[in-house]
Amino acid sequence: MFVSPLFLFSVLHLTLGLSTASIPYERKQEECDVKTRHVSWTDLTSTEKLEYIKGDLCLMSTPAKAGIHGAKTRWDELQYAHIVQVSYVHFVGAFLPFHRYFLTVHEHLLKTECNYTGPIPYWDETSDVGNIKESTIFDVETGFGGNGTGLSGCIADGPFANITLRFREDKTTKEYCISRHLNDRALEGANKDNIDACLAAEKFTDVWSCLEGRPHGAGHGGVSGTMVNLFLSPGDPIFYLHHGFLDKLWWDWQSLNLSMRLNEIGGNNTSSGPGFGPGPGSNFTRNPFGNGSFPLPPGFPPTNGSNPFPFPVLNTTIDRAFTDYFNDNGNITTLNHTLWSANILENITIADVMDVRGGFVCGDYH
Ligand SMILES: [Cu+2]
Repeated sequence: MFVSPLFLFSVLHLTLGLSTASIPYERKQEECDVKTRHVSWTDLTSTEKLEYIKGDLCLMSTPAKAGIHGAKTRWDELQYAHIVQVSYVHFVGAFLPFHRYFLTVHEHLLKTECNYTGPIPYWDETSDVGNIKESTIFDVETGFGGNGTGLSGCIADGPFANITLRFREDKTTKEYCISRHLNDRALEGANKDNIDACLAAEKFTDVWSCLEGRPHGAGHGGVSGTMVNLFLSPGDPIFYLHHGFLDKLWWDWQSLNLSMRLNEIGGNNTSSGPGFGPGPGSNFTRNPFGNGSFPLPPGFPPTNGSNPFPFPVLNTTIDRAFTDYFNDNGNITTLNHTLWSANILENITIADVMDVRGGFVCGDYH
């Protein structure tokens, strides 16, 4: 069927909110001047921890600016950007690059709108395996607050106890709380053997599917509640530290052989094309687009009442407005692949995030 370019443009315009006035990101390949330090949460001083939390609280009260219908705050907009493209940034080659971009967008907002100047923390989940409820990351005073309580699973203490989230999976709005259901069973997926198995992968497609399997499921399932919802998870500020950990692991893997891995990318833009196969340690063997049933890896347990909404399945229809927009000239993910944040920040390409030491990310990973 012939589809007119004008029609596609209109679809893109509506679906992605593309603006003809948006300025393309100017690629900077050289090393950047002031790198952001990425460190484990446990390496921050109490003052640094409080500053970081203050930054997220600021984003939760800063008015929305990207023109997203229903968003009241910058935090809502970040969550929306994840919801709207959930099927195109999970179980695809762009999973790790997209989340590296998304973390950087969050970091950028912290700095430019909330005057945050400190390091960017990640959650070293391996250290908390078997002991999630004792983790300092859930400290009520110097952390993200504790477990959820009651049937709703709403967190009742700590700095984020009274935060209101708004977006639902279908992009409609209804106010709800940040919920959690801390459990060790799911966090077990982040154990050292599983991490080592991922780092031992030879190819990008293997490290990606390995990391997106058990280690990715571990943080989402271990915290559970809002975090275990594939769509809504960025509502809980822990999301950024969990994905920060995965991102650091990807960079650790790249660093083991930079000459080969600095620009190594692959996988599919949708999970239904050729070449998609689970790597070592991977838990997803079924096609999320093929039969409509989302393959839940271990670490994504049933939400046992802690989730305010039923856990949805991913889209089973592929939206051409997304796939054409990726700019890969096919279903295989390439360095040209467009990364998009619902116009919170400029679009960039996967090439722009491959090297964390320069360009868009400009980080120093410890
Ligand atoms: Cu995600």
